[in-house]
Amino acid sequence: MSFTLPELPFAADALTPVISEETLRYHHGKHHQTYVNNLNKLVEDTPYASESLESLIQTTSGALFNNAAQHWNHSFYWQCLSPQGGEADSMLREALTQTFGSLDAFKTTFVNAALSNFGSGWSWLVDRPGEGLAVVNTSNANNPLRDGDTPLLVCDVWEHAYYIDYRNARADYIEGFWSLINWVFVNDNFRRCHHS
Ligand code: MN3
Repeated sequence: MSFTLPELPFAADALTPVISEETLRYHHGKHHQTYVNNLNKLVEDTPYASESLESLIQTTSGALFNNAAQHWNHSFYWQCLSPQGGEADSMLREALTQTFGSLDAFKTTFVNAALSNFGSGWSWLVDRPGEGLAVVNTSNANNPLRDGDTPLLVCDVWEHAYYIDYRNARADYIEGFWSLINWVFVNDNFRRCHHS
């Protein structure tokens, strides 16, 4: 088995002007592709070759973990983006309001987390079994699946996600990201956690 780069779920120019085609060509076609290529080289002719990506994320470390997790994280990130946007459905809205106080307060929490995520990393909305929703930051390739959390939404805050379009202005990228959130995907992820 070998891992493959998923197609973007939208045209490469569909997110302009928030995320440019040039950013997507590099981010998806070069950065993400490189993680996939490295992952395939690392698992080739090893027992890891028959394992799922999720299993590699749960059980490996070092370069193998980094490339497996970056493949997973990016595949998930593309699905979190859509030119159609949308909104949280009633079930998710209720849960967000219960946890954060209001939808605006959730946005503030998420944006502040993404802004303060030091260095390269990812900012997530997760469902934590038995506890509810939480916003968590991970560094480098790290993924909440390792902690038993289920990712619902992610923002890539590595500089390669925004430096072409925003240079050092991460705050502007995050605000733009917010306008592109694929809420249909987030709603589905939340529903799947609660089997409804
Ligand atoms: Mn990235």
